[in-house]
Amino acid sequence: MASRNKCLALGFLAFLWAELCTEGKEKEEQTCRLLGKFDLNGYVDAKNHSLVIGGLFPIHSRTIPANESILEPVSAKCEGFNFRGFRWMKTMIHTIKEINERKDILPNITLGYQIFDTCFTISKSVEAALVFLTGQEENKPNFRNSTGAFLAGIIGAGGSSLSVAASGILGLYYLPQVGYASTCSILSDKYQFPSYLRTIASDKIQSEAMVRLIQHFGWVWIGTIAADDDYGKYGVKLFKENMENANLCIAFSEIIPKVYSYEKMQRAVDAIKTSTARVIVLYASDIDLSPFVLEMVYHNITDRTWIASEAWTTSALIAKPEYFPYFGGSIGFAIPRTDIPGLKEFLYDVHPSKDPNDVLTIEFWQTAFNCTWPNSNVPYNSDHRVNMTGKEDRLHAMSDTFCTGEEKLEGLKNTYLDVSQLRITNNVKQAVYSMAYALDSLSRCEEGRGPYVPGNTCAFIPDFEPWQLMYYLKTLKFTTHDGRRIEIDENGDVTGYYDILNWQLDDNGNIAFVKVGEYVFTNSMFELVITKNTTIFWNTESSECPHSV
Ligand code: TCR
Repeated sequence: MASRNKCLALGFLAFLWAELCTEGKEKEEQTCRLLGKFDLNGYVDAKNHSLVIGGLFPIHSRTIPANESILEPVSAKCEGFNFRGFRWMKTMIHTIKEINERKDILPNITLGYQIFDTCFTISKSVEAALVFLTGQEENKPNFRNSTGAFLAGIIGAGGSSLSVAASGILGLYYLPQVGYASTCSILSDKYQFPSYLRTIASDKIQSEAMVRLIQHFGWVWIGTIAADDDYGKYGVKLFKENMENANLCIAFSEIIPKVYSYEKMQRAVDAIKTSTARVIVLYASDIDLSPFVLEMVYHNITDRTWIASEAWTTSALIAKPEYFPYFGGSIGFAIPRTDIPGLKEFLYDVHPSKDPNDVLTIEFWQTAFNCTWPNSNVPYNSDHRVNMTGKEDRLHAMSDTFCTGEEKLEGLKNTYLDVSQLRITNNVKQAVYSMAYALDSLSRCEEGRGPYVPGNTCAFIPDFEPWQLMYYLKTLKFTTHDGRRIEIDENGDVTGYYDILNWQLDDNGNIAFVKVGEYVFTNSMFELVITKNTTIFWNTESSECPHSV
């Protein structure tokens, strides 16, 4: 347990080179130059561990577009600190700590970790996947041993497009990857993604559930808006197919651009404004959704009922009282919430003075308390996005006030510390447990009775082959701390279950997510249950259920 908690911020530590070049010096230089420098932020605790688990989390929301005058390829910087992603990342560390303290799982092994910030982008996820596979400062591919410890597998990434990209590389080596939030249906395809598994259900189920909900309320004329990524586009594609099968109609289908484009955004706004469809399915991650939400406010678009995909149903970024006139009454899908013993205390144990190199914690502190940490050049609250007024919004000045270090986390109202809505966070925990249980089974193999043919041999910790661990992950079944069963099926998926929540205002003027039903798997089929006698808040002029016909 020696070096636990000694997290090094990799950002300052390393300008990482992609050392993929093998043939001759000239070629080497060329290839290296082409790949440019990697610049990833994250946390690593690998010393004194023979085995580490990798992690990919969206601790920032986007990369900053490169300055056009730069000709060399450079790794982008990130901005938009994402408190929710920071909590997910901390949960991975907390879970590893918990497993290391347990005597019944991997008793003789303490796991380490190597975690990178994906900045919610494909490019950073691919950079990280390459670092996982190639190692950092070695000049030959240093497969799975870059920290000096063996890499067992990877937890993540957050978004589907990122997982698809990372998995394309990791899958080549059958390196186990357990996702906690990527729900895109294509990730079930084991031909394309042989080593990807997840602790969250595929959107196939959610898209069916949405149609069942629409049938339940008797709507027939529905608009769709999707994020410009695999999550949004495949989610809506499946939804539309199910609508067609149910003889229901799509009024319009529009996309929210990832990078602000006036024309593209206006297309979506116009479609919503001019259509008679009063019910609109919105399939997007909360991270992508804010510009769209501002647009709805700007154009004063009310009197619509939004069907929320799971990624924004309970998001603190969107569920703000000031957006209630526009998004109140939304009906959304949420994965079950739970409590995680000890997590709250662990989350509170964060302070920038612990490690001057921990740039992520410094940025966390600055952003949370609106101050500048003295003697650090960690950027403060930068925002290079172009907003709907068409102007670039640059807010990256330093805050006038210095942080004292005495700021109190207790008084902070912040998603990071809010443990009342642990949903994806729990998936992170279960993803880490999946890896640990699979390693545990592998370590208990008895020679001569093992699974690998010929000879019924076993694999050994730490230097097994990635596919040998995949064997155990593929057939994994376990019970979680809150008594739920996790069973990974042949597609690497788990069964879906959704709470159906309705956005209402509580007595304090905050948004309450009121459970009005559920979508459950019982008697070998899914069933939509809308609870009788619950009041649904409808954001319509009449306060009645809208007609969308
Ligand atoms: N699947 C999305 C990402 C995502 C997410 C979230 C991001 C989901 N739920 C909650 C932030 C917060 C579900 C994807 O891209 O697959």
